Amino acid sequence: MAKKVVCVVGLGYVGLPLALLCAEKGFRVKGLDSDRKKVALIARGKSPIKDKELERKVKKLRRKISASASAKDALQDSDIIVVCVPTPAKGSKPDLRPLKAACMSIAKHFPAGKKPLLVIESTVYPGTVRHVVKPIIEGKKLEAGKDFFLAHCPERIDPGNRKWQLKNIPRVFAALTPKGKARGLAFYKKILNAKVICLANLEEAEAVKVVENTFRDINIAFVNELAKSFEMMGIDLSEVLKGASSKPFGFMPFWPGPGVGGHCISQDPYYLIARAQESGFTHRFLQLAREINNSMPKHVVSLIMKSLRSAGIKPKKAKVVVLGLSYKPDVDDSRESPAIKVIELLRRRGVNPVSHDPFLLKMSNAKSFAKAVKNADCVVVATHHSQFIKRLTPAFLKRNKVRAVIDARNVLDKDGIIKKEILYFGIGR
Ligand code: SAJ
Repeated sequence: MAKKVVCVVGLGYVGLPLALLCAEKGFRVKGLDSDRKKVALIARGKSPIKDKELERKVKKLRRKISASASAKDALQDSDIIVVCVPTPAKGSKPDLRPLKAACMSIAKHFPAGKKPLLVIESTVYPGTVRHVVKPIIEGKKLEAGKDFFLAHCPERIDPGNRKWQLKNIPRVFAALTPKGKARGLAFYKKILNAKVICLANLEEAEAVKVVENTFRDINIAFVNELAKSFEMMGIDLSEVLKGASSKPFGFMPFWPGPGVGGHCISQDPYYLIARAQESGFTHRFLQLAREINNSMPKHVVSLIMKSLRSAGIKPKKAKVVVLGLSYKPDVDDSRESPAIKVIELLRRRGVNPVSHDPFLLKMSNAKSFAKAVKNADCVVVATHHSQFIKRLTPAFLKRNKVRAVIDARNVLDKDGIIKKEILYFGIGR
């Protein structure tokens, strides 16, 4: 198994860690990505993703991964092909174009003489592997189960999570045929130190991923709606959720915020909604949860405007600072970031905010945290990077003459800030 050639298609947050893990486990690894800059960086031993562990491994294993933008070069001789391309939603509809493009490349440059195992790791809706991927790869000449073996093993990754990493996160798996199942299980058991749960068919495995991520979306929507109602009731939802978390069973805390970002939780429910709709079922609840989460950036902007009114500051003359552009703390990924949506909404209301994110300095219009916060009329904590939590103390805010704080992640010292006579608005507190 170890001398086999693995080709990872898509070298992003999912594919790059996978390529590195396969290299560590002794496979000959080829990486295919359409982004030539990304390929060049990896070839030079540099990680295109800002993450200390990834940067270290890309440097260490650079000679064991041959990254290429040429499908022909990358796919030839491949015994195992793993597809890790994005499956976004465009205007709340699934967008399978990247996946289809990857499959067409594989079909066009199919590794001659090999009977490769083809695993789709991208998140898809039930039926995609069988009815979208399979026909593209088969074309007129090939037959799944004979010329190649088709499987699905949905990716699970929690960027920034130090405890749960690719190699130790349990996975679900399913294959089209028994031979594909045997080869797929052998591959994942070789690279993972985690349980691999085999499901009866591709559709069940595809459904697991969209269900587990939609589970998060609806629960986040639950607390986001509670936040709006608890603000009106004058009850601190954070404290209520902490109290509820003391229940040792039957409760799992989620936390209100400025909205749901990232390329998973904000997108995957649309895959489930769309697939169910094809079968004639309308997921009203899932759709409502999406609407609630998508309404949060606007809610944050209403709090910003309310704070400026309370401080008697004209919005167009106000120095509003948005701290954090990434979609979650301590990562450099701004996809679907609520912070970006807050900035867009502010601009529509004539406010041109200062923005600062140490993980995304190129996107920030203020390179220095200290200068960004100094004399700010309103500081918005849109992403709770660890360093923000440490630095944004009541004394620091007072020293910098900050007039109001919108703590969109409920992470600051609310009472201490209020004691400094600084206006404080949290989400649900
Ligand atoms: N969020 C909240 N409140 C919460 C939890 C999250 O507002 O209580 C927000 C976050 O700030 C973020 C978004 O929702 O903007 C998504 O958060 P996330 O923690 O689900 O993070 P992702 O999308 O990076 O990773 C998720 C995985 N995370 C966890 O399970 C903790 C998991 O759902 C998937 O394995 C992964 O997406 C994926 O690849 O699908």
